Amino acid sequence: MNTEKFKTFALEAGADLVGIADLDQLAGIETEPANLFEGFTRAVSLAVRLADAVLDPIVDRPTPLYNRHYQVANAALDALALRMSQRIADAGGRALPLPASQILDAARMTSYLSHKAVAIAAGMGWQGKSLLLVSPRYGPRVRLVTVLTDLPLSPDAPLKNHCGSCDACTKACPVGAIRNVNTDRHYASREEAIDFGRCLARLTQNETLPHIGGLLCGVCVTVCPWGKKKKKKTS
Ligand code: B12
Repeated sequence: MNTEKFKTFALEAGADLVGIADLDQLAGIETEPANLFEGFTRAVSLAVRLADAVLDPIVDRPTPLYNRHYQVANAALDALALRMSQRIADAGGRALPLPASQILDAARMTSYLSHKAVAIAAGMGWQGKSLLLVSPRYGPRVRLVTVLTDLPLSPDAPLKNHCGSCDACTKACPVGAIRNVNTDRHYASREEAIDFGRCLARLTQNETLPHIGGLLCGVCVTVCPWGKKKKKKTS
């Protein structure tokens, strides 16, 4: 199937970003189960962007509106992954849509695979100091989903990291969990970039806030200068 046509279909189906990763680029990555990639050669990375007006009011904790927006974005991503899987099947391919946000191992805080790792390999953005996928157009203000396939789609090339000396997320993190370390491609482990225990403790605390009830924060997403609209000057 023609890769450009496939991408156009994804954009028309509701994706804001789409990229193709060659699974060879992800050799050695942790998956659940370990043989998740068996029979597949490509991963389609899809993103939907979040609304600026929902994110911008976040200062040091998630808002009830962000909580609802997060749930709606996850549902939209799961529906998008289903739609893309149907399109792949129509083209004679095999497709495995993975959930946008399902924690499989609550002790290790892991899922089937890392959507960020797939998105990095698919040239959708780079891994920022916050550990998040930062896209040139929307910054980290995107949520991600992945569909594995055996269709011979043309893979995209990874992007360069553009965090440079920026420390906006490091300074803004309410618990000082971000270590301000850069990476060329991806961190070897979460600990290299953030104090994971501190981050998780804060999210667990946020879970008890009124109308939240999930492991949310949103501060490092909101403060990143990438994707942040400049305020209009009032004269
Ligand atoms: C469990 C989980 C959490 C846990 C653990 C987070 C973590 N950093 O792993 C907790 C509850 C703490 C959490 C917090 C948050 N999360 Co969360 N979370 C997930 C979930 C469901 C699974 C992640 C997982 O399995 N991690 C396992 C580790 C090992 O993988 P990883 O850090 O992603 O990637 C590592 C390796 O893969 C490696 N790597 C990368 N590329 C390659 C390539 C090769 C070849 C190799 C060998 C390795 C490698 O580099 C990374 C090292 O750190 C994902 C959805 C998903 N399935 O991806 C969302 C997800 C990562 N979360 C997301 C978000 C937005 C958040 C929060 C902002 C919460 C919020 N919404 O307000 C915070 C941000 C915290 C932070 N700065 O990291 C988004 C990120 C979107 C983006 N733009 O990047 C995701 C992708 C959900 C989604 N569908 O969009 N989350």
